[in-house]
Amino acid sequence: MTHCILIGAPVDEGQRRPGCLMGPAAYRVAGLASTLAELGHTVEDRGDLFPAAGRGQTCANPAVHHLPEIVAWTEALRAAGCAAMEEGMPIFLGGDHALALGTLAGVAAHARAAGRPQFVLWLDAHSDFHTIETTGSGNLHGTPLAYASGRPGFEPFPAFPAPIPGRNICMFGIRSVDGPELAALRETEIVVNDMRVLDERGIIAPLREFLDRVRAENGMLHVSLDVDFLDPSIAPAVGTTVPGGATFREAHLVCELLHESGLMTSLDLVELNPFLDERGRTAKLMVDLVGSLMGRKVFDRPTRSF
Ligand code: 4U7
Ligand code: MN
Ligand code: MN
Ligand code: MN
Repeated sequence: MTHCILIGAPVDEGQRRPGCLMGPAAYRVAGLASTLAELGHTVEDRGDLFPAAGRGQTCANPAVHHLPEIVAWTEALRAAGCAAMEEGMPIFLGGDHALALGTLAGVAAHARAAGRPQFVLWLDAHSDFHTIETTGSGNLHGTPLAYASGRPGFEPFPAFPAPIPGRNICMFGIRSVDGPELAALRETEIVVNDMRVLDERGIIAPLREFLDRVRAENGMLHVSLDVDFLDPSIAPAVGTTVPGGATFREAHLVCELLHESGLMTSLDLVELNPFLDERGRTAKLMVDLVGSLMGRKVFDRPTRSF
């Protein structure tokens, strides 16, 4: 039984297509709290965060927009995330992926205080490894993993508490990487399980390799689930669709294996844009996946020590 702490983060400024700010409401309407409660967990919904006003920070890249607002979100989410880690498992309801600048900072600050290494599983079509200098779109939802890795180029942001080593970061489902991201990723030890790897090896072997290391090092594990990890045919409610994503069964398998590992300590649900949804199906699918992440299964299965 887990104490689940729901934290709404209606961030919409990390990209240009309005609608992600309705995400937290959509998850609530789709029954997230009752899904968790039915699985035997306790649920505490802390409502939606409301960040302080932006303070006018600027940067050299003219494409970047809403920088002060995203810095303010980062500060608010870092504080809320770090505090929630003391009391249970935070589930951050996005909001676009720029919210992970703050959630990663919050969980990493907590892990540092707890003396445990932080690990990250990034379920996404994109690598989100731009700095505010390299992003061509200027959309800050494409930057959180670069910030968490301690890459330079985030001067307007608070210093990342304890930069996460590349070998502690695993990407899954990747199929869209920009040139500057690729060049930077090559210099890291980040494990990039792109769709080619998943086609060839399946879900289980690469996921087990990563989870084995999390367990061996007694790590904290933050899972960041971007709706566009999923194939757009099953999850249309996202601004940045990329064909060839994870299927319904692949996504559930990832979630089921994560549950059986018992290793996940925090979770982001990001990039849902309910304005683009079809009668709530993407919101419902995301809630369904959280059900699998938190223990729903057809038959009883022992917790597997990977
Ligand atoms: B998401 C992109 F150019 N790389 O920087 C960019 F392809 O949180 C997309 O993963 C970023 O959805 C996508 O704008 C960010 C683009
Ligand atoms: Mn993303
Ligand atoms: Mn994405
Ligand atoms: Mn997106």
